[in-house]
Amino acid sequence: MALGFRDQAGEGEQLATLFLRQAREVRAIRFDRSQYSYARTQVVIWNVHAGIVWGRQMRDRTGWRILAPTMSDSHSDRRSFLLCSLSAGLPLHLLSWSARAGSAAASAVNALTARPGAQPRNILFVLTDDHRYDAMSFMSKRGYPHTPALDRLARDGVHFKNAFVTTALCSPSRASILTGLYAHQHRVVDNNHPIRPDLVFFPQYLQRAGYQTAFIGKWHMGGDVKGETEGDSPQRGFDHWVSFPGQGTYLPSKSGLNVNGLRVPQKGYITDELTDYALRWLEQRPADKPFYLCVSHKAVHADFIPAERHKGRYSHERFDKPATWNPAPGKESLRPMWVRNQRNSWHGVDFPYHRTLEIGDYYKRYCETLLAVDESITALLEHLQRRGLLESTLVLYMGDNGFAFGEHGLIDKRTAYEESMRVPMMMHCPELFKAGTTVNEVVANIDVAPSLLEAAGLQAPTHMQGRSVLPLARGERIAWRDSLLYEYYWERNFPQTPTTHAMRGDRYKYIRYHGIWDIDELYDLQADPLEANNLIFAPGHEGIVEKMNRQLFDILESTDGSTMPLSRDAGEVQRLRRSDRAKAAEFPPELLKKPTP
Ligand SMILES: [Ca+2]
Repeated sequence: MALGFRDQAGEGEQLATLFLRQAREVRAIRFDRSQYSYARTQVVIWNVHAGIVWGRQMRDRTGWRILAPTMSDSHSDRRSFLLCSLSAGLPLHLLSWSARAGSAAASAVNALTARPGAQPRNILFVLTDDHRYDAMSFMSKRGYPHTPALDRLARDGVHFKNAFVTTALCSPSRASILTGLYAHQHRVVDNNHPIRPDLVFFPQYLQRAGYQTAFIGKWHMGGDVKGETEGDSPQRGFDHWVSFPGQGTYLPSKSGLNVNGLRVPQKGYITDELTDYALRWLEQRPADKPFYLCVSHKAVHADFIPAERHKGRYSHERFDKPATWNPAPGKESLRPMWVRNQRNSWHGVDFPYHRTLEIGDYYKRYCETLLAVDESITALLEHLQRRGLLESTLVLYMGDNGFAFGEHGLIDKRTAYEESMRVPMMMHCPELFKAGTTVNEVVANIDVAPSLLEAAGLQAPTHMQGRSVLPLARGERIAWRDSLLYEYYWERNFPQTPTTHAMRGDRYKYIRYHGIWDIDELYDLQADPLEANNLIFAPGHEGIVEKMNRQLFDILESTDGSTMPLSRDAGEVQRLRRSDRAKAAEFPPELLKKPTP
């Protein structure tokens, strides 16, 4: 079917060939680009199982991006309107669509069943960026950082000791938090992939149930649109919105903030400023409705910039290199070749970010940057206390992924090693949970949505893959997963880390790599919590590998996860090595075969 239409910018008539498909997943429309050359903003129309979806698509130097998608609230009405408009050659008023996005999307969401007798809780969710599981005083073996507020959440609430993310990367993890789905389901598999317009974010269900909802901080999904401010537009599910493009900046920059669709200058240090916005909203919110507030800090993402008052706090502290900085003697060949090669790369200790960077100093600056987050939590808890809401409000703290500081010779995240996939997670609600509770079960980012929906007195929808952790936090003994699926999809921009699938169990972790000629990994986390002794070739472990491999594929196959995402090349590629550092890894002897005479 070929349809002609004009674009809103009035730059001329475009001819597009639309392939309207009855597809289970959203399919991007193919435009016949030979028909025009100037296009910058275009209309996008998809046909998904739930109805017509439209939005704007913008082209920048990194490719095509979909902005402010909107799902129809009435399939037949919108479809008729759309087709009539198209056939009449009428201009499509894109801006008005984007302004309507929130209400249209909200009304497309089904109301969830209320849990009998449940009290809808106020919910405060504090999410941080790249905060690893042990960078808190009650978990740190280094004696710093000092985090009284995070410690308090664990002491007076619940500490999820084995909390993980299903993908250790900003956007995929955040999409999993919002949807309760694995990355292969929501398809936000990297920091560039757009958000599918048919995805429902759990705050939409909260809105439907009468909550006031607010999002304040880093969104960072659907790609950074360089030179544009659109990457931070208000998203469905939120009544109040404060965000910034992409990663944001610790200090004021020209991109500023997006406050409910308006550009507002950033005035100060980002962690403090987001806290002020959050406190202001809490003070002004309507008191007759329950609230959901997500404070999503930019901190502690690289490059770390502490608040002025915290600079140098830990400069004289000691940083010992982690024990796995180098492979244990005799175990070199059991470290996959890609790990040994990554050591001398953008994400390795030999050439970190292609700079000369002292990893110990870097870690100290990370800890200093975290201090403002801790103060932010204190301010938020004090507000709740003053209002008499601290006992009844469910406060959740979590990191979106971990961060390596030299473990396995690596820095940053993406890998399935503990430092990368394990995150801090605490829950505080004295009316619900006993102080000082520790949960040992393996929980994850996909459990956040079902948990917070339960706290709101709602039954989580069945399509979500996570489960509510609230029964565990209450100390109930329930059947729980014995292994968690982990996945990471190779990014051309950072080609050091291969596509990775793993099963993280209570005792063993099995890691499988895809698309490279290398070895897999198996660790006994009880005997070897640092993952220093790869048991993949160790006699007696074949059955464990076979079982975890089977579990992995059972989950993938039952959740439509057997296909690999592939996206257009875009952005810079960080692929350099230093010529004077670690040489390319030797081929592992386990894979060598001697010639037969
Ligand atoms: Ca992150």
